[in-house]
Amino acid sequence: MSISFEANFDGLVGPTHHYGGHSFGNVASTSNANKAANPREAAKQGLAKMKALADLGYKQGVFVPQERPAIGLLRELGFGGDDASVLAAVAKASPGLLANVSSASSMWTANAATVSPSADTADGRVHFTAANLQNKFHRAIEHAQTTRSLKAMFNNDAVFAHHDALPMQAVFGDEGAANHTRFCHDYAKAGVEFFVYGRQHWGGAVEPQKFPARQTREAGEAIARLHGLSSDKLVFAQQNPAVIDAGVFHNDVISVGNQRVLFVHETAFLQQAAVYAELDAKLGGGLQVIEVPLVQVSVADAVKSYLFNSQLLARADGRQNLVVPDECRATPAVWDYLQGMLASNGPIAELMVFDLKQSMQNGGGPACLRLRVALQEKELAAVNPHIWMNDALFASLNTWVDQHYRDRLTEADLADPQLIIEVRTALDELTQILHLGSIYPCQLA
Ligand code: SUG
Repeated sequence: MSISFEANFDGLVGPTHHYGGHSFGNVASTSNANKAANPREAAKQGLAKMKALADLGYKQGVFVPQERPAIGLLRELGFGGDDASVLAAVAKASPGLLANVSSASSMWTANAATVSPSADTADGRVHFTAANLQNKFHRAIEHAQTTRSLKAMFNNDAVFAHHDALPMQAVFGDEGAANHTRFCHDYAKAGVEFFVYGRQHWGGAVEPQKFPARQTREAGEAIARLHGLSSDKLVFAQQNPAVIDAGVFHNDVISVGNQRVLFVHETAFLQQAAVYAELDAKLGGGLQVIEVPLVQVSVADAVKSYLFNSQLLARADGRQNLVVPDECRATPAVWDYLQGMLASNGPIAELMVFDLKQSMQNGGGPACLRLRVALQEKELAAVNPHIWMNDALFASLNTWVDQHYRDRLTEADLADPQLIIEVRTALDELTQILHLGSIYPCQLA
């Protein structure tokens, strides 16, 4: 019998991590705009989570950051001269543009791609579609590099299939795995792929009024076709527009699922009971829903604490660990709920709490920072072996961060021509540490 694993690939925070207020509809991003950031601490907080999971025996990989500021894009927009002149000109003409092309947002790899494991796809390969992230300019510029990075990590056409991002239009707005969940009895067997959307572009009935719905139904349907998924194992559900308007900009801010478990807030979806019934039926029964009642945890507290931006990690005893950010402990209603949940002896056995404050202040919790890929043994063997977290890689990446990252970055610093030199030096070394080859624009001929 084939053994299968769920691996997590966490985004390593890039050296230009800052608080730009770039994401309208993401309450943390807009409310922390212009705060001074600490890229070194951000990267180390992420590495500590990766190491802790690897130490517990989970398959944990590292997903590289992108090169920022995106000088090539600034050149496409008409800024010329050498790199220092480009930076000086854009800083003068449009500091907002400079901040956007400097975002380290590729750290949130839940938004890198949608992934379908080989047990679900028609051709028996693991399929990846890079997310177009077209709703936000600073994120819409990620997908080409995301595809290059994914191809360097999963570099074997016999077992992996890579699709480019969907067309960059609102009708195909796609935010990747943040709105996609897979349920299964066993990672090695066909599972149910669950696509949650905020808006149906053609023929939809309701949508949020205040904040954007970043994911469309049409995008999920296109990905299901590209990946060769079977309709009897597919479920589509619309996110409740009211929660998007309350700051739930992705489904992974209001629900999380793994194997047979769905941990979800009472107000997450339209026609929630029908969604549960369809998931259970297509799974062949056995879905375990842990529904958090509104009277116990408000939507505002769910958004503030990121209770549902948690990671459910399978354990050997068939139960799950729940990885939550520190903010859950700091939110009394959420912490009370979690204590009660643990005492009930349900599907979640244990909590793991992490300090991810640097990322959290931009609306990125534990689940945002990871891309999940369920892999069979032969696929696991085909992953670039140098990206797996272990003692040696943890030590070398911490040293690398100490050498190359600043401990303070504000928007004003983004115009410093020294910063892009630091970034390129750092990334060049990183591709060597991780044996990724030339994947960045500055390294391409
Ligand atoms: O797309 N924040 C990200 C957070 C992504 C969270 N991902 C998931 N929920 N899966 C976003 O809104 C803020 C950047 C800034 O404002 O500097 C930002 O892009």
